[in-house]
Amino acid sequence: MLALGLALAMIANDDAAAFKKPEMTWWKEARFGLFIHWGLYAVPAGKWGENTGYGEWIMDSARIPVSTYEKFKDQFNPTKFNADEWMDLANEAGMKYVVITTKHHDGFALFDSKVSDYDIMATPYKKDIMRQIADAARKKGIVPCWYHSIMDWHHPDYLPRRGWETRPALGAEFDHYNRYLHAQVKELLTNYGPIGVMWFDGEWESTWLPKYGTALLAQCRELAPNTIVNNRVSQVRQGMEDVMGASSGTQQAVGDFGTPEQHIPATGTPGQDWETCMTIGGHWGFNAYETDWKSSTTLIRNLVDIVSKGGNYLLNVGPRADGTFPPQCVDRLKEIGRWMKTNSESIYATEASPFDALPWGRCTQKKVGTGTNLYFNVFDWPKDGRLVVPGLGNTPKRARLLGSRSAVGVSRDGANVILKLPGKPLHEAASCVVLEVEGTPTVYRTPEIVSPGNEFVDMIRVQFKVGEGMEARYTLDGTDPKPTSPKVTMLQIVDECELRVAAFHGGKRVSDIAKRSFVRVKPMAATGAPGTQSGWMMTEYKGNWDRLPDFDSLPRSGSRSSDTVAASADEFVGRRFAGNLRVPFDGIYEFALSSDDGSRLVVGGKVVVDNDGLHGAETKVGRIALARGNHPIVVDWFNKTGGAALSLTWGPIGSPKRPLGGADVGH
Ligand code: FHN
Repeated sequence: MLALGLALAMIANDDAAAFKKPEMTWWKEARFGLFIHWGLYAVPAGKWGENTGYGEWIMDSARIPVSTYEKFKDQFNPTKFNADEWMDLANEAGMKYVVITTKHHDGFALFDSKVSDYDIMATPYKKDIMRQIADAARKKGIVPCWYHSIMDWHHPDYLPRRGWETRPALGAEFDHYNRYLHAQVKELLTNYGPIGVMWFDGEWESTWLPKYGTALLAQCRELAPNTIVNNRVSQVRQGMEDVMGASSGTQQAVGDFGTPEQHIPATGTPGQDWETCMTIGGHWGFNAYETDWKSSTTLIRNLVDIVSKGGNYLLNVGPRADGTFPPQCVDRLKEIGRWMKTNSESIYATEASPFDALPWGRCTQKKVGTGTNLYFNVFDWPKDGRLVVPGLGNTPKRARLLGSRSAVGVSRDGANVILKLPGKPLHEAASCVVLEVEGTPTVYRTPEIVSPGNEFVDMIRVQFKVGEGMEARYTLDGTDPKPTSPKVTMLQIVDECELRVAAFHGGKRVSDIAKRSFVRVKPMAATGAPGTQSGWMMTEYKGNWDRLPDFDSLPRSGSRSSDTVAASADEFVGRRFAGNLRVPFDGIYEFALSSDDGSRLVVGGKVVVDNDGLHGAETKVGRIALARGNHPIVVDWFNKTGGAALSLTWGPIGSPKRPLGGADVGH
């Protein structure tokens, strides 16, 4: 575990080359942080009028005009706020860093900003919260980190305005707001000592262009090259569950870690850093009427689950306006702390599990000398005391139960290691068994059969994914693979068969057997004509439909050639694209038809994709075996009202698809 003093020193070290990814060891080893959402929204505490369901979004959700909402600053006087107490509780819970809202979407700054009067100095309290948090955190060995919202419902130059607002947008200059944002970020990164993470948020609105995100990241890199920046500095998230943000077309994912929110990904992504942020109750900001509190068991198991997938857990508290934490949060943080006191060795500075999902709990691992400690956090304690560790090839050295001197027996049963556990678990949430093994983990995974399908015309390529150091041995006659069966990682199947494959290690089968049958299919004969010119014949129709009509029975409103299938921007319109598909060789072809509203693809008279109905942009996929030659092909589409979209891509299964048009079709 990197000494936090060293971590803090490294964060302060400003000789790092600007714009390179900062050193993240301290953050990865920390694994567990405290999120704090605090601001003026704590004053109404979730209630506005008769509604008591609000949180930190109360200004927008309850449509409170800026001039009314601002008045909360006159009531914000957290006389019971004690940063040392907050950091002591974070320490007790086993949290290694704290991320606190310096400014949320409402635009109010908890710090003394020289570029804004809408800050803590405008309240009766008049003391800089960030200063107190930074000082107390460092004093207690916790890394201080800042949350800062890009979206700002208060600043006159922020756009877009809330839809319900009466403040005119005319005259607002987003670039002025952007300069203000940069000025506050500069204050946050230069006035409070070394900061661990800049945790941006509110990046999703259309005005936050990629250029702004890139520039904001560059400012952080320049001012604080060792401060980690999350991926919300720019617009890359694909929703709350997205881990890192796939490239959104206009830009690649940016920032140093992904931020799935209120969600734990099914698996981690090797080489990708991420942190799940989550509330203890149902709101980020304080709600005095909260009843939906997660249990301590749930929170502990979330922490174990996240870390077993290589992620960090950022757990949120919404303090009250008086500066105290809700007791329900205090109780849970203390209970988590009691669990961490015994089991934190299985959390801090560990790496993701080497196993696929374990039915009874989770695993983390840590290199120790030439060996590895495997930490098995057991959720479901075996009634017979027999814990089966599946497919572990390493020589087990010894096992122990964290927090207990009880003996843990270790034996081998084929590819599995059996741990004999004492009668009862130590904690109902999770009890941790440490198994020390030689070397790095050798896990016998059942091989994964990777193929573009189970059907083929002439041949289908099959790949086997198998654990490192393992051999994939297979049979094609439905018998179980033996040590003498052939071993490959890639196979071309040309006859119908039942494939069976297993992992072998040291001449022995060490995994279950994966099975898959492959069937030959007869391609549809080519019944079309080559046509006299490339492209589609597009015919247009007018009408008001909820589903595709029978265009053959309707009067046409015009026809022309078209290189690709494409929607019209009009409403109450239908289109038919007809031609002869030029199939280059016998094979199974996959088609992806995307449309708003409905659409359908027919090849050789057979419906291949049915994407009919009233819906937004939606893609459906279909396959068909086709012989080399020309095949009649028809795409029908309609748009009732609103948005319109239509596109068609295709390709042989197992190959990337491309737009179907031009030379692919003739009429
Ligand atoms: O809109 C905010 C929300 O209020 C809260 O701050 C969460 C925490 O990550 N972030 C945004 C929603 O993604």
